[in-house]
Amino acid sequence: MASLKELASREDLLSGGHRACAGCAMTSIVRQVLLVAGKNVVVSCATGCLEVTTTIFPYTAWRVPFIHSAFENSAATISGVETAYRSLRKQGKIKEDTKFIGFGGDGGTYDIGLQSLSGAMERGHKMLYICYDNEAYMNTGNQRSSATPFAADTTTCPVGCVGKGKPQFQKDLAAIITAHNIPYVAQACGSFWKDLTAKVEKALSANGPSFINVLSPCVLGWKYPTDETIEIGKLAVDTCFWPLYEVVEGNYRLTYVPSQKKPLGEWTKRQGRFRHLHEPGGEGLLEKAQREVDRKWEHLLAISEKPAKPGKQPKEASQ
Ligand SMILES: Cc1ncc(C[n+]2csc(CCOP(=O)(O)OP(=O)(O)O)c2C)c(N)n1
Repeated sequence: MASLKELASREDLLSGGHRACAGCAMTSIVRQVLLVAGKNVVVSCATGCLEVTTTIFPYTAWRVPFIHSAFENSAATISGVETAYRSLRKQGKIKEDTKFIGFGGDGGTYDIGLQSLSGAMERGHKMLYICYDNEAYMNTGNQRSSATPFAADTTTCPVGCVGKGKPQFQKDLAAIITAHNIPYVAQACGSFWKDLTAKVEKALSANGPSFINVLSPCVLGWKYPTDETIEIGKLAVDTCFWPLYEVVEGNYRLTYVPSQKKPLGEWTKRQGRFRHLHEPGGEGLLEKAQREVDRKWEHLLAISEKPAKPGKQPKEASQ
């Protein structure tokens, strides 16, 4: 696995000067991914914050080939490119090894693009799909998605006298993709760069499709100060709201276990979208959310291989 020194010496393939919000996790995630992938990569990207902020015509922040696809078909687009590449390679028209990465937000992945993603995974293309999960449709103004957590305040499930935020728990997308029996599935967070870059490296070398769901804190939608992005991501992991794990050929492996599991409230109290959970009358909602986090975490612990030491990242990632 590449060391920090090595990664830092590589060319940054997403340039500055894009229009993402100050403090947005998404662009730092993409930079980490591209540092691992290198220049020989083709990227597709669904409509959403990533595409809108990095490709304002006539400019682009991408220093690699980039295809904007519709909201619903980033995975289909990149799987088609991968197929064309295989054909051209077979004909001897292309010699170099090229990698293929599809990006989508949670709206474009959990919801509208799910069928095209499922098809691409099932057909077995050698491609990596990355969902940058900011837990709502952020580009169009914070509407709820099936990735939005229980009780979060959004514009389509607002907190008021009628409702108290989103009534449902979020969809377990990694489990859905795991059910496709592909070589590599992982859940990661941009705040844990060693873990994320190690996972991207493994995913890109998998012999078939791979998928990584990366938590991407959003300053505007989650409502926290711009300089707290990394910390908010870490708290999501340390409260076990967002466990870091990978599924290799169907076997679950936790890549990080917090040395001390923090209460969910430590994460929610830092975000405006959960303010009502910490006001009088919000205790019940917080308890319900905590119970669900505990249930999922216990299940994951029961089915997963664990790292040697709690609080430590995988050996290969910490070199
Ligand atoms: C089929 C379709 N429905 C709706 C839209 C409008 N639209 C464009 S981006 C977007 C939200 C994208 O949300 P997400 O995929 O979560 O990405 P984010 O903006 O959060 O990065 C919507 C609703 C569209 N372009 N196409």
